[in-house]
Amino acid sequence: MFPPARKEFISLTLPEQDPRSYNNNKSWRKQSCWRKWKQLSRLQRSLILLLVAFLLICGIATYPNLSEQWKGNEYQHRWALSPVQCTDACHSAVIPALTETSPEEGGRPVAPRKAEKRLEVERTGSRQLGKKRGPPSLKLQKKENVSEVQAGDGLPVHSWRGAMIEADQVTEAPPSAAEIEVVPVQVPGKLTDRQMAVTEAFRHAWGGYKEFAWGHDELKPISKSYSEWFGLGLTLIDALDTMWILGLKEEFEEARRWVSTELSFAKNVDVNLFESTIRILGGLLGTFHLTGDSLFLEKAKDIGSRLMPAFNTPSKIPYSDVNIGRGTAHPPRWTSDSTVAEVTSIQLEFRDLSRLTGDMKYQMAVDDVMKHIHSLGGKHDGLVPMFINTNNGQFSHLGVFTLGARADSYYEYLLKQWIQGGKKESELLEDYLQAIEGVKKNLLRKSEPKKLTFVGELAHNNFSPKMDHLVCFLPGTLALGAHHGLAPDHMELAKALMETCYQMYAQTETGLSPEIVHFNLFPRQGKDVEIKPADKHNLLRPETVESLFYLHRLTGDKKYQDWGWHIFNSFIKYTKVSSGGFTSINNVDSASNPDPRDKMESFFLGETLKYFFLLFSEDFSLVDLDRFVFNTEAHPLPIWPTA
Ligand code: DMJ
Repeated sequence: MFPPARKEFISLTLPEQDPRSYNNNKSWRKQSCWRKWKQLSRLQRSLILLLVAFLLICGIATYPNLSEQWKGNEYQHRWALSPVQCTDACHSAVIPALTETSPEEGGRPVAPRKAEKRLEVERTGSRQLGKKRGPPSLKLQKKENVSEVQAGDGLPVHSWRGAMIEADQVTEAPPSAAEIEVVPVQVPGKLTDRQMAVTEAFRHAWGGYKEFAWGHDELKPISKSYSEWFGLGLTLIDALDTMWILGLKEEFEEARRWVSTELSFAKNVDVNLFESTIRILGGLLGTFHLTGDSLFLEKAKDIGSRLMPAFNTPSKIPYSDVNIGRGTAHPPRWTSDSTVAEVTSIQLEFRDLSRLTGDMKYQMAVDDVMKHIHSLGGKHDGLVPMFINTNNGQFSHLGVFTLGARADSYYEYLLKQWIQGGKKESELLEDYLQAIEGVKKNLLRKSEPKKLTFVGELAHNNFSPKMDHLVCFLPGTLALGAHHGLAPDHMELAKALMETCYQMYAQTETGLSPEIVHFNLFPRQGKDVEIKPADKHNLLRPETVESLFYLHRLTGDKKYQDWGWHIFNSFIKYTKVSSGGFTSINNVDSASNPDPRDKMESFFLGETLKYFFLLFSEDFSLVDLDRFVFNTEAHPLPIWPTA
């Protein structure tokens, strides 16, 4: 018997269609993928899933870097719209061609042709620098923008409560090299008598500093010694551009030599970011812009880069203190807060440094602070609290609002950055205008019996009639805004507040203002201005003189010069120290014993005397307000060209 024959057969699966023909049917594709997936072993499937998960994680991790790059492009874009024209800026109103100095030649004057050639090299250099930056598409955009400007089409127009601002209407592009308007250094014979008196006062202050405090931070004129704050020759640096503007060539050259041979920032020393930015970085930049002398730019770059570690905080809101030798930064010992005015009043200087160096890191760091604060909660009608936390980036100590100490220059720099940038950055303007409305709504009152308009403070919804002398920057800032196209009522408010600030001087025995006043709100009860015993000191501060300068320059009204002259004479009478220098005093309400404090602040030379000199000048193009903005320490920085 044979076993039954084994049935041998081949199974053949016939496709429904010719397999060589491509089938892109969606459901077929789905089925086919799914089938393939099912055909894989468990291990293969796990490996693929792991790979997909890994790729997803990588994608998420690289997103912030990409967005940083996009952000960078945004900055480059802005940059491309306003290219560096250092030499135009350097040359604008106040560069005396004949006295330009060369660092390689020990600061000796360079012959005009040689100087021109050097500046031409710088000019070409900066243009090439501008060319290197940004992809071609950005440059194309720049061109388009220019033609828009020429066509007068599509210009950004900002409107806010009555203020209509056309970005390119007010600020013109700076003149080309051929058109540069050269204003020579001031000639003593052409000065007004009052300017001569200021020059004399400056010489007296400088003489004391030179004799007893040379190369140190501040003069102590009574004890004929000095005090150190940062150990960086603060008074000397703060005074450089004042000497240039006053035409004190010899003094300037001597100070320049010190900067060239003695000034070093490679020091293990903690400095306050704000103070060293406005006085040192601002002082060096201002002097560079007036003189075109690259020594000052090199020094500015050095201190600027040494201050950058301050921005390495969790929130990017900078710490208050930096060790410029070690490259470390920290908040004050007792808190992780920074002061709002301090972190928002370093922008003009760092933005200028970026324009001059072509390195956007400075501008990016300070612009980030402004953007952050623009969108931060905790403001009151545009008014900001006084502190901000460097860890979480939130305002702290909420509910207290002042235009005095710790908040003052936030408001000043909103307007001035907007002007510096060619009136294009609408968020800055928006914040400024909103804040001024906030001041009007919450802080403005009139005193009794003279009805002086003043700016008080708000603490948890309670109004206090307290006004710091520091607030007297406001009339000048308001007038500057009105000059640059903001609502005319800003000028009216400026005039009213100017009168008040002058009365803060006129109503004391010495004719000098105290640090703080309280205004009387009750009719038939005492004087308008009350001074508490702890507030009777005067530190030789500049704010009122600064505002008088703006009010005179922008209205032409000579009464502001006369008010300034009274104040100047009070300084001479009660603060001049016969052996050299001027001193802060303890009691403005005692003409018989003003009680000297033995300190001459660096801003007396950097600001107060400079603003006196400019106030008494009949030459309105001397540091032209359409070409320059003064930083909060009175150092002039150029307004960027718009096209
Ligand atoms: C200066 O350093 C600056 O003007 C600053 O804005 C305020 N304090 C002093 C002058 O008072």
